[in-house]
Amino acid sequence: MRTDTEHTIYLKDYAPTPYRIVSVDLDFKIAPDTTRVRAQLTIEPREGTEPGAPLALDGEELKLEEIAIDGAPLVLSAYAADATGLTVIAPPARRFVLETLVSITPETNTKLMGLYRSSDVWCTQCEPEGFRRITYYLDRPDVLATFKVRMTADETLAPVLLANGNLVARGSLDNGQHFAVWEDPFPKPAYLFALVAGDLGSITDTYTTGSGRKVDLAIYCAHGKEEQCAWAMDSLKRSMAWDEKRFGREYDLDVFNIVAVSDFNFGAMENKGLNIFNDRLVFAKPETATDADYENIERVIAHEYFHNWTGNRITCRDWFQLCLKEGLTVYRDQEFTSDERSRSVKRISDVLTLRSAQFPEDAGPLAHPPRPDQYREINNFYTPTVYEKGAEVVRMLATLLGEAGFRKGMDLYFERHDGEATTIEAFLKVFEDANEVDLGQFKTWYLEAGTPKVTVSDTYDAESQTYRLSINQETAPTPGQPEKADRVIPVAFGLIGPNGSPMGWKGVSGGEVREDMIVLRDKSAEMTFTGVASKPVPSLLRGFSAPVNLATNLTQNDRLFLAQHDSDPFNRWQALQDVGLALIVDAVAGNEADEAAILALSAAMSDTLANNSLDDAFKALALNLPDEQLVGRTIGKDVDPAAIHTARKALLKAVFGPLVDRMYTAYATLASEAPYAPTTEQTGRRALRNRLMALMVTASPNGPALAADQYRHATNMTDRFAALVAAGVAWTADAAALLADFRLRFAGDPLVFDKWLAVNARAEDEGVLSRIEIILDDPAFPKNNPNRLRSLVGSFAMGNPVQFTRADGAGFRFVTQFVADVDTRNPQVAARVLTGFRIWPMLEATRREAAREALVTLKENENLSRNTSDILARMLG
Ligand code: 0A1
Ligand code: ZN
Repeated sequence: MRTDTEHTIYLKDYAPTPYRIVSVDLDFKIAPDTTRVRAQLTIEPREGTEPGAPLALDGEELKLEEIAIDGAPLVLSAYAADATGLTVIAPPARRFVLETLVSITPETNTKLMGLYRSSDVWCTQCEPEGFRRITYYLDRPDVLATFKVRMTADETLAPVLLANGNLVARGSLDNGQHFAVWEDPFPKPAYLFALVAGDLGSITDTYTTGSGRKVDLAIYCAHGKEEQCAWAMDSLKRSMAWDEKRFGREYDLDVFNIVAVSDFNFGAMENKGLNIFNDRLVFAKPETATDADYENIERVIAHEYFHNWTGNRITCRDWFQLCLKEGLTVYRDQEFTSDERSRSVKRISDVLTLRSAQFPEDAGPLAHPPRPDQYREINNFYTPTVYEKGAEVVRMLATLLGEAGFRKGMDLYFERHDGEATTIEAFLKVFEDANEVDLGQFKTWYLEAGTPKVTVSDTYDAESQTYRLSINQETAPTPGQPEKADRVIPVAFGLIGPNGSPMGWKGVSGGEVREDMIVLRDKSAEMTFTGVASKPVPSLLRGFSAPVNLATNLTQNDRLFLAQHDSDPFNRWQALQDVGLALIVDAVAGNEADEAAILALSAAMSDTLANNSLDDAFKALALNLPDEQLVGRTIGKDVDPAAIHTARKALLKAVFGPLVDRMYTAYATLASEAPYAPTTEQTGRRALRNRLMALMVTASPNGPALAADQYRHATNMTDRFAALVAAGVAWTADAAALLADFRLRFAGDPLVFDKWLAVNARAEDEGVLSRIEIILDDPAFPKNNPNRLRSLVGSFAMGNPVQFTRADGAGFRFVTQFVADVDTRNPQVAARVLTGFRIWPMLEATRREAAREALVTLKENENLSRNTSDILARMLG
């Protein structure tokens, strides 16, 4: 393996380019096999640039056919082109036009970066460094230019020709060709460039902004899928309205286009005025999409739309600042979903995602700060830390400053930085200036990796009616960061009295305590509350007010008390989870079962189910035990995933077994004849009903038959798929038959095929690996489509902890062999699947050694991409 250390890029080395690109004129001649791109770049030296300093442009897999400056062809000695770019040796010391003509071959572009073909459609992906695969350019986010794009293509092959901005001309040409010209008036970095050419269907609509401007909306897709775009369109219009209302941001062009494509490395991309989407995040109809799919589509449509202000109008100075746009935009899409649906349910779901995706990253060999200061391959930094933890950091700002203070800061951000490529420092500064606060210490959240552990213990003195809370923070070292600074940690809290009502206090000393929040700034604080009439139970970290691991001296009874009385829905949910977590951890350690706590948890679950004041979606989340990976991380070392699996399953039986009759009654009552709609009410109802069904598969001998029955009679994909997952993951007696039916019933729908693949990959039985191998070895399996590959092998590596970490190492070897193979075609997919290994250092010795061997064998491969070798090098430390 090449180690490529010389390619490491450091934040401290940032310097602006010596040249600026003012405007870009592109002319694409699109045709099967070869596409020609003529680029005219209007360039000028920046102030201070040495006259004649070389101009180094990025370029990859381009064939240079012509090059000229101000119309005069360059002699060979005036430039140098190699595999990474083009250098003009002594350009003019004034504004000039560099013209290049290159040819590219989208047909063979399996990396799906730059211009490529997906089901015959030509489309682009330029973030972060794809534009250099289209033409020679200063391919970095701080080079902002206006773009004019002319495209010519065969009128039958590509009747639709789209690019960023507004359409300014179109027409027919000879030989069945036609052209279109698009102009984007907003200066933008090249990563936001996009172009689409193909034979596509569409749906259209309009939106009128608050100030009365009419915007034409369109969603383009494969012919025949138009009807499945309606939900995405509806979500788009709601997103546009929400951004006006909540952040005062209006859309700024006359058109907004979305295109759904089948081959895409990520979820979607926010190209200015022309978002390109993985089609799984656009298409929805009740028979083939689940409630979760509907919600995901709504969320991602919103996310990409919100980027228009947080990402496009204000972009990143360099890729180290990626979370400036991503963390902030995730925060915005989370708020959108909270406002549209249920805030507490959304918060719990987001924390579940954070804990299952980001916490393991932060606790393992790939840990990095939300704003890293070095990278070898930027594609490997589109991570849960940049996205989800980035959002948590913004959320803490909002928590600390209050809604009004946060909004003041955001208003100033838009006012001050519109049209700029900027930094985390500039972002923090607007909140400091708007609120007259110092965020110096807060910045640590951006600079340091690792999840702080916050430990709290309390004592009560009845005689003096004083209550003491002692609290401290500790962050374990992470790769490259042995020492950790103290962070500002907002701990939202309340005290609950013996009768279950909130309790007040007279005075408090020893720490920064606001009405409902402790702000911890030091390593530790000892707070004394006076005038506390009786011993309270503290409810801590309400709403998960900071992304930390919390350890307390609460007893199981305290937790059960909170589960019943806490006015904070998040902590009610958390309390039940904590009771279950302690019981599983105990069982894995081989301790005698705490029968009283098991009974009490069972009773609390029963009460939760019966409680009419809780909504169904909340109950669906509450009637569960923490997932196996969370248990593993809590144990922390020498983890045996099989033992955790067994212990968790036994506890599920012990807690929910006695409730089967009640669960069945509720299950029957929750059935509904109403026609399917993805409303919050219906979604919650189905979520609870399907949760009960899944619990019964584990806890009742009749569960498997119930799942099979639900599968067969379902009238929508949510119910059918929930039954298939329950049966398939547990690998019940009918699982194989149900899977076979599912495959036939939806033959020809690739997105449903992905669901089938994912269930196959997550089956808990020993036979799963050989079944996966058979699927993958089928010559008809689409080996280049990211969705298919991720659904099968990604689901195995990330979603089947027991079989992936098999003690004989077969799971590990299968994944590394897959990575080596896919890496030759699509390095991004390969590198991402490989991150499934991030838990390996935590495993018990036999599994750990097997994982290490598989990784070391992969490392012997000489030809790994930079993407994969970067992950591998960090993984092995
Ligand atoms: N900015 C997009 C994420 C994205 C990143 C890379 C891609 O291709 C390799 C595609 C999309 C977002 O946050 O949605
Ligand atoms: Zn984004």
